[in-house]
Amino acid sequence: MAAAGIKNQMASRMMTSMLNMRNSVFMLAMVLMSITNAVAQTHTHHHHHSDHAMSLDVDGMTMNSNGDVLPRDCDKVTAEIEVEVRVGRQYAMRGFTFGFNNHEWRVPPCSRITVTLINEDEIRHQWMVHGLPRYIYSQGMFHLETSGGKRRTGTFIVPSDNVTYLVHCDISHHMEQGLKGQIRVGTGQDSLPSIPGISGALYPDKY
Ligand SMILES: [Cu+2]
Repeated sequence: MAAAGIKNQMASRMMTSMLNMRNSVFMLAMVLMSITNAVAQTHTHHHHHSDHAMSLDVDGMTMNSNGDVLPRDCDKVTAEIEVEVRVGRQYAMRGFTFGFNNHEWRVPPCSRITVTLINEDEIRHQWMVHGLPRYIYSQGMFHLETSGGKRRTGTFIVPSDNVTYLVHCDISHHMEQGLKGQIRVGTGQDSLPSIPGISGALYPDKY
């Protein structure tokens, strides 16, 4: 009995210290999140809640969704664009494993774009835009991520420049396997290389 009592005591001590560890990890995450929010707030100078830098649940993630902070070079939102992006193997072009239902989206300068990513595969995919202004979007990124069979919606506002932005899925090898696209703002710049169905490789393979 005495031995069992000691064992129980040890077990409960271990449990307590494990719970403490979990709490500290949780606290650390909370502290990091509030630092991130504080930084985001200082950089964007807006005063409504910017605690939506990232929303995360079992179905996926939305990062840097922004429906109301205007890029500095925009006086107003010029157009509301709604885009439905479907992703999955059935959209793969010849020679690729995966695909989006479109690989190019054309939008006006200073437009507000609401994207719904619908994942028709059974594995995780992303729709990630790069090169947006860092004073609004941390790392210049807008990012949707969905688990297999799920959907995710988010909003961002593009600046006034005629720019072609890269869109891709950053999961290992998915871009090379077909998940690369582009957003052309206004007249855009030249097409990015290797956009399935749109542009050739920058350095074509020599056979
Ligand atoms: Cu993917």
